[in-house]
This record gives sequence, C-alpha cells and structure tokens, in this order.
Amino acid sequence: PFLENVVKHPNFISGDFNTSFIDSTPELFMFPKRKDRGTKLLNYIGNVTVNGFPGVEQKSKPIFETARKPIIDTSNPPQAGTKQILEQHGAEGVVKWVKEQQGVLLTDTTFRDAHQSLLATRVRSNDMFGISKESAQGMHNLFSYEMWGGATFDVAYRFLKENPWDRLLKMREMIPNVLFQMLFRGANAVGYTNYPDNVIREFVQKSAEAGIDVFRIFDSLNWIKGMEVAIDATRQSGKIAEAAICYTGDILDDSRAKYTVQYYKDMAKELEAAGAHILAIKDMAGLLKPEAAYRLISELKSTIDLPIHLHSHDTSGNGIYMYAKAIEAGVDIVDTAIGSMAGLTSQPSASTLSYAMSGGTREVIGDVKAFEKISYYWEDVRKYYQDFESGMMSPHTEVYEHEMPGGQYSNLQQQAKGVGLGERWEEVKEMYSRVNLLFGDVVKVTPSSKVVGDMALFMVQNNLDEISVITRGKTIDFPDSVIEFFEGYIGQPFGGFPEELQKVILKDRQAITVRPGELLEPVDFKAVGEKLFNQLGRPVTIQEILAYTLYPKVFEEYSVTEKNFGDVSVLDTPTFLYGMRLGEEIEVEIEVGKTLIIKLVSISEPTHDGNRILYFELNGQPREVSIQDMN
Ligand code: 3PY
Ligand code: ZN
Repeated sequence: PFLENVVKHPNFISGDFNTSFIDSTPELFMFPKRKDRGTKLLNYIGNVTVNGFPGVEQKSKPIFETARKPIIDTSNPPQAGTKQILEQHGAEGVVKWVKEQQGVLLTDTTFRDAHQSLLATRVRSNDMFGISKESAQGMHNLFSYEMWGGATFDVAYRFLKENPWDRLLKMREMIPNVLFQMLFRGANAVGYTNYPDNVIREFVQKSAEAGIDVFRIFDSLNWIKGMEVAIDATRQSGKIAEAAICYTGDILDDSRAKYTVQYYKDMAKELEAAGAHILAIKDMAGLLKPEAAYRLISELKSTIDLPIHLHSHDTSGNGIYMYAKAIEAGVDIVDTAIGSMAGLTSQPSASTLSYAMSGGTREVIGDVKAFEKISYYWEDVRKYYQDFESGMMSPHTEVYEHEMPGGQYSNLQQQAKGVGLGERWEEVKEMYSRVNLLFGDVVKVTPSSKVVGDMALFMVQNNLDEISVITRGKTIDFPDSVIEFFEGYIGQPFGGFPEELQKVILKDRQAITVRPGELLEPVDFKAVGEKLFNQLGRPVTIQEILAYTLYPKVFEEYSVTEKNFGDVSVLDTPTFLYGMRLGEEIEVEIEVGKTLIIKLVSISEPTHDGNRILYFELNGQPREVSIQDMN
C-alpha cells in the first residue's frame, strides 16, 4: 500500500519526487524490515557453492594465501598530489604544472585497463579497497589513477553484481590526493551505442560529482563530432578534458596509407580547437611501434600546445622501448600498470619503465620501491581470477596483424567460448583482421571493435567469407551491432562505409550521416525514475537512473540479484567466485565494525525436488538455506 500512497501523492504526480520529496514525506518511506543481510549472503554463498559462478570452473574452492599487503604506514593522510593542484588551480593549473615537469609522469591503470585487458574486467571493488590506502601513500606522485569507465561500469553490474558508483565513492575517500581518471567513449558514454546528448551531459556531471577528475574522451571511429558534447560537458563540470586520438594502422608503412601522420596531426589540431586540456594518444591495441612513436610525438609536439598523454598495451612486448622513444620525443605522461598486473595485453610495467629511464635526462616520476611492494599484493589477488586469464603466456607480435585492442582480447575470447567457438579462437582472430579490411580498415576500439568482433564470430560460426557475405548477404540476418554500425548509429568512419556491403547489410533500412545524438530524443530522467520506483518499490538515485538508461536489462538483473542476495561486494573474492568448503569459516565485514562469522557445516544430498539444504553457522547460530541444484 505504501507504493500506492507514493504514486498518488501530489508531489509524486508532479514529478517532484527526488530526495527532498522523501525528506518531506518520510511516512511514505517506512519500509517493512529488510530481510536480514546475513540470510541473503548465506543464500548467495549457498548458490555459488552448489551451482558455481559463470566463467569459473566448478571445483572445490582452491586454497589461496591471503594477499600480501605492503608495509606502508597509512595512519597519516597521504602527501598532497595532483588532486590538490586541480582543487587549487583548476584544470588550467594542472596543465601548466604538467608542462613544467622535467621527468615523465605516470597514470596507473591497475584499477581499470590492466584488469580489463588481462582478466576480462573481473577485478572486484573489494580487492581494490584492500590496497587503496597504501596506493595513495606509496604512489602519491602519479599524474592519475585510471580507475573507472571503459568496460568496468558495465561489468560491475552485469557480472560482479556490485555498484560501480560505490567503488568510485569509496576509493575517492581512500585516495584523496591523486587525480581519478575515467575512460569515456564519447557519445557512447560507458556503453556500446550512442546515447542522447542529455544522457552524456548528466553522466559526465554525476561522475564529476562522485570524484572523477580527468575524462579521457574518445570516439570509436575518431569522429570528432562524437566527442564534442562530452568535451563540453567536462569543461562545464570544471574537470579535465583529455581528448583522445585512437591510433590504428602504422604510420611507417606506406602500404597502409589511410592513417598517416598528417591524419593524426589534423585530428590533434581539431581536438585542441574543440577545447581539450590534454591530448591523449590511445594506442588501444599496442600497434604504435618505437620509431613511429618518436615520429608521431615529435610531430604532434610541434603542432599543438597541449600536454600529450600516451596510452598503450604491451601485447607485442615492445611497450617499454616504445615508451622510451616517446619520452625521448617529449611525451608528458604515459600509462603503466603495477608490475604483476602489467605486460602482454595490459599496459607496460611502471617499475620496469622506471628502471629503463633511470640515469637518463627524463626519469619516471614515482617511487619504484612502492611500485614493487604494491605488486606483491596484486600478484596474490590476480590468482583469484585465474579462470579469466586469456591464456596468453608470451608477447604476441601477431597483434600487428589482427590489431585487436588489449581490452578486447580476453573479453572476445570469453564471448567466443560462450558461443562454442573456444576451440576455433585462432580462426576468430584471423577473421577479425579480415573483417577489418572488409569494413574498409576502420578504427577498432569499443564499440567499433565489438562490431568487428561480433562479425568475426558470426562469420566463423556460419562459415562465411568475404565473398559469401556479399553474394548471400541479402538472405542473412546480420548481428544487431553490425546493422547499427552500418546505419551510422555508432558514427561515421573516416573515408565512409563500403557502399556495396552497406547495402547488403542494411537491406531496406536507411543509413544516417548526421550525429546520432541530434536525432535521439532526450531521456526523461523523471519518467525513468518513476518507472524504476514502481518496479523496485523503493526510491532510486540519479546514479541508478543513469545506469538503467545505459543498460536497462543489465540494471534490472542486477536489481533482482541485489534484492535476493543483498550487497555481495562485501564478500572476499574466493568466496564470491567459489562459495565455501565444508567446514570452512569466513569473516565478512558488512559494515564498519559489524562482522559476520559464517561457517559451512554440511550440505545435504538433493531432495526429491532437486534442492540441497546447506547448514551454516552464522555468528554461532545454526541457519539453513535451500538451494536448487542446477547441475
Ligand atoms: C574501452 O572502451 O573499454 C577500452 O578499453 C577501449 O580501449
Ligand atoms: Zn587501453
């Protein structure tokens, strides 16, 4: 009945139901006592113990050592850093300060791209919180932490069943001294399709309020129109707009004449004019070769007046040498990861680069000993996620052929396994590069890379090649993402779409050539809020409204999980992924100062209806839960 009272309330009807509405009408929000958190967690643990976790081999929970924490004193606040420069001198002040540095600055990607690229984005907030305070102390002189955005937002809700906004807010508290950076896909925000302009603006504003300082904004086709709204919104929020050029092809290879030095220089000038504070070179696949890096950075330095921030992946094994050449050419900031989360499809290692540059004219700004100490922690944590490793054991120079982004490699591999193509992974990779050429040699980064990946999987699965796609295409239902791409809803590729293929894929649909944001109706956040309110039976925040707007289905599923199991982010990762062993006892801190002690005592054989009863002790009291055995 309280729901009825709420929806009939005049303020609710007039749409004024934000928190002030809740504050002024508390009687409407007297909820029945929540099912207790302990029981919900037991249900979660019971379920994973019996049925396993998607993507994790079902077996008895391995014994993991407790992750080694570095001995770093966290009793005093950490030293002031770039965050304080932004607070005191604004975005321009940060730009000026960056330009004054003689050494090279680092962005640490361990909390975002490193695990997106090595572990299918599965690293949980709990493991990040476990090292945040030590990182703030030991790595106080970084330029930034890249710790949000890209695929982390989606994966947090979809697979980890946790709230990415909480991650941001809590880490902000623990790391108050260094800039927080997020990866923002221009008009695609942190999703896979274009969103209306008001969604982009609201997302940027709310992320800024929650603690993001640097927005690395890119467009998956290097289409500047797709970046302008986000750049403007970032400037409006008082934060740092880092506009990115996605690097593809090879500027030193005359046979790949599409993406030349001049192409990149023109784009850099346009981004400077569009209001960028910093220019990023986003080498998402690690294609930039050392001599090319020297040439590109040198030319860009003499073309624009912005600091240059280089992002790359170490898939080929050339990362450190490439960074060294870029540093020699004057790059201001480079992206690295903590050693045990670095290398291969991830970023080059911070400590390795520090030693590589030591004694030269431009040393790395950072404490190499702190990087090393923090690396032990990640070395142990990484083991929890062993089932999400890509299996890549050594440098792959073939990346120069397939051009697959580091952040996509392990994710596409999971996708391939999901559709039964795990055994044909080599073929999928080869097809990926053929699809790129079929599409006219496009920039490949989320979401355009996902389109290429989806098409590659589709072609391998259906035994199609370039010719049969064209000749039989009229009768083929192509994947939705591919159709959307050829309709122009991801933007316009440099050089246009291959016309014949476009016709085959679109059939009688019409393609657009304007910015999709100009055509999309603004989202009515109040209406979405009402809908969610009715659906969930509780007040919702603007962050939840945004999450739902980006991925309605994912958010709905997350909400159901949250309702049934509560906040599962409090569980340690081995328990979250494997459940519990018989006789095992764990401690779960559900809030500061409130710890549950959980012991799994026994598990029954399945009952006639296929349920198993799990007998626990919760803080010494017997509890049982009944779980449907899906095996
Ligand atoms: C992302 O968009 O998630 C990426 O990491 C692109 O490289
Ligand atoms: Zn990357």
